[in-house]
Amino acid sequence: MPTIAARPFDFSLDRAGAALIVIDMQRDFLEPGGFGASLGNDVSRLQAIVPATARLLAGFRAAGRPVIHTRECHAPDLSDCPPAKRLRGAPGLRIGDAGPMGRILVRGEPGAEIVSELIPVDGELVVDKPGKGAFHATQLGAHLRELGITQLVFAGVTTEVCVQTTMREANDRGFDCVLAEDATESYFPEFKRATIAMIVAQGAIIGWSADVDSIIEGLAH
Ligand code: TIU
Repeated sequence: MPTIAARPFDFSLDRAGAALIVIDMQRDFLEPGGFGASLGNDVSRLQAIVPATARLLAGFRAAGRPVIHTRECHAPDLSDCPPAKRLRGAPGLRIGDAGPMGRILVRGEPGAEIVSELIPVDGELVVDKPGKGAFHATQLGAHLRELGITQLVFAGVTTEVCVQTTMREANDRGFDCVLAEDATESYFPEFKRATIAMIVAQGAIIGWSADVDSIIEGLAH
């Protein structure tokens, strides 16, 4: 099993059991006029990780390992969006409202689509999720079991919200989890730093953190 440089210590990558999960790289989070911007965030920070995420995707595809994409979005009738989520705070636009990329965070709208550079290819699973965690109210766990996945590499946005939530869900379900450090980003740089620190603390209490290059190198050996 190849060992890759990781924090807090090296990680044994099991290529036969590893999959990549790319969280919520959607126009609604990365482009102006979407959900992220409606919450008052500067979305340009998130666009910077697209090239590293594309390299990681290419590495998994070249290695013939499964790739799963997630999208945070809701049914058009918002039946899967709890009022507590829709009515929280005072955003510029609420979930379901009409914005420049269609209805905010609604399935099938342009804003809910994955950015063009990271479009899923045939055979890759796309999981639409109503929550921050990708296991909540989805078939993700069943799909991973069917595929025999034991290790998950995480990329996507935002580090401390949907990525960390899903990583914690996966850790509790028995997966070894690795955060691809340069293929994840937050609207708040200090939150990204803190998330990595809390994941790897206490002897990898939630999992590991590693560079995209180290992960790709491990996949290739
Ligand atoms: N607001 C924020 O940082 N994130 C989200 O609402 N969803 C995801 O992280 N995908």
